Amino acid sequence: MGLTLSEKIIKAHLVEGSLEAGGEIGLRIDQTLTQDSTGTMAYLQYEALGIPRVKTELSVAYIDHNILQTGFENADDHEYIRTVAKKYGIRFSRPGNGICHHVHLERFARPGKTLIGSDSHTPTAGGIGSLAFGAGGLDVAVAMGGGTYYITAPKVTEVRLHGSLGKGVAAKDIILELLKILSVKGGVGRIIEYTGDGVASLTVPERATITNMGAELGATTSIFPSDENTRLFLAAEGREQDYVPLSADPDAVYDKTVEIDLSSLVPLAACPHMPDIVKPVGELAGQKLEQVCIGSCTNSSLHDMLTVAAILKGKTVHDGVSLTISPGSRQVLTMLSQCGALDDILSAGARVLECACGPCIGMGQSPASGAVSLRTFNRNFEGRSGTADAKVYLVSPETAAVSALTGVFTDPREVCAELDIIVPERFYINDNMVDMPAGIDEAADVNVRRGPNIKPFPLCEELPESISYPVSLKVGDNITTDHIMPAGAKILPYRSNIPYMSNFCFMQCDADFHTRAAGLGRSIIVGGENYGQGSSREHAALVPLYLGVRAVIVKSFARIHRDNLVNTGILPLLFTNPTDYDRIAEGDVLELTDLHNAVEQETVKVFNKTKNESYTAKLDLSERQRRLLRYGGVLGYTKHNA
Ligand code: MIC
Ligand code: SF4
Repeated sequence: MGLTLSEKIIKAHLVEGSLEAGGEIGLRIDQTLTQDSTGTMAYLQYEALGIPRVKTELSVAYIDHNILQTGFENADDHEYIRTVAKKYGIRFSRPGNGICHHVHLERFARPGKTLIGSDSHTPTAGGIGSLAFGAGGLDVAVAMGGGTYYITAPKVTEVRLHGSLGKGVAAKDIILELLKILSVKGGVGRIIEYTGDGVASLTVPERATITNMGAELGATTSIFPSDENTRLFLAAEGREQDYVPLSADPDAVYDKTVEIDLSSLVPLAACPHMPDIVKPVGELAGQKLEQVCIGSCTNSSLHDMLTVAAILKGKTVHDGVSLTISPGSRQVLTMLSQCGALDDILSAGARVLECACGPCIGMGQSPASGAVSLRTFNRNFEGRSGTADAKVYLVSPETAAVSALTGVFTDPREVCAELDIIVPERFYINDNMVDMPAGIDEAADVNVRRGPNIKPFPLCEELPESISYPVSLKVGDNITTDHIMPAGAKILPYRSNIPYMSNFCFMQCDADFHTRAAGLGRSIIVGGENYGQGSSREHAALVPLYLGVRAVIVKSFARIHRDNLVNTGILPLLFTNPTDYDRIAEGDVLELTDLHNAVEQETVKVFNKTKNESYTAKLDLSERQRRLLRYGGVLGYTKHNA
């Protein structure tokens, strides 16, 4: 029986376990990346492991999320990351060099390699045939130290692409179509592998748009084969030597196949407030908008920007619209300026922002109250833009640029029919904004700089034999890590300061949560399906831990968040009978007994003292993860063993 492409790469990196779906596997990791808003925690945790030099083939620290520097806090974080990177053998991509996933795709990602990153969109590198996972900072810290990365062996879903896209229909529309078909839960426990004759019609950056938003499907990762287009992209980046052809065996067996005919697709938009509420742009045509933001790790390639420039050329942005553009990298921005396309963008009245995440993570450009904002980004969760009642739609750069000119939702096909975008065969290459680490001999002399914004992170105690705590919060389905621990310009500067961040925990769901949880001392959270989807931010586990949360009982979890709960020592429990969710109210006191046995047996007895009734819950985890929980998470376990 033949192997899928992901199975081939997994097999080549397998340290523990077998390919059979459902069991835990351990992988050797070739590359890691961090960004600044999760990176400080990852490096504090790396330092806590006490390993003098990273053991990966390549580790890169990017600064791209948190770059407003409205006070000393961001700058402190950057200095900490810069010096820690220098000391421990990590390359440092300076602020201004670009968005982590974009720069990694351009300069470092390689077909057939494994990559983990402390950011949920790390699977962007799947566009070049790398097997890339988003992970918590602690997992990245362990991998940098040469440790194994564990995942549940995923099922592999094939998405077979046929034909090619019509003019004005973009890669973004392919992934929005897939989100419509599979939903934000459809990828959970799965790798999405793209095959079919339609693959050859897509360039590496287009493929990366698609694998990037596999995160929104909840997928473990997404991957394209490495083929002639991959070779051309690597050659354009001056890295042809990194090319290896890779594809699935012709007789590979997939768990499930979804077919998409590219020629039948139309421009699409994900509507407020979930990436899977997808409608054709034509159905929204004529509706007024106030803001358009083009960029993010999803859609900021040279091709995207040249298309936008060609649409804007000689025109003016509609008078009721603010248009912002953030190129994905300095490489893209420089090439736009060299070929004159930047002039077309500026002359049209677009506001060009830094090559960074910017508005995607609410770092500026919050829309006006109730405004409609069209964005080429990947997430439109409620409040993520910084304006609670803004209505954010996710669209392609084509739809965004055309609509910025008309001031209303506009199908871009007519305008794009006239365009012919040519991307140069060789790109501008200049790695002078990527600092190399100190050599092994000089590393001892590098002092790590820790400003006052760098506070210690909380640790969990060993698991007691039983616990009896009240429910401090009950939430519904699809709670995102943006709900649990919001980002944005006011909060992001404090990613290294858990006590301060705790003031904002679950703010959008319940403004009193912080005070209530702190007052209760210890508590339990109850939730619905797909709890913890979205960002990989460990803060969504560390902050509740700091506020005394010791267990979360839900109907189902998103993968990265569940692993972050385990790593920090919080019990991630699943209702055995999901209807028990309806029987528990906020304030009920739940008693969980015989826990030491439970981490061996998987099943936990839950007694609701307030209602005088019993339920059961499961620790649906590997043996290794249950062992970690016994000692209060990864660091507690490591300490116990030492
Ligand atoms: C996001 O897109 O939500 C982020 C910000 O990039 C996060 C990481 C973070 O919260 O810092 C992610 O995707 O993991
Ligand atoms: Fe940055 Fe947005 Fe991409 Fe997250 S999704 S890495 S915030 S650009």
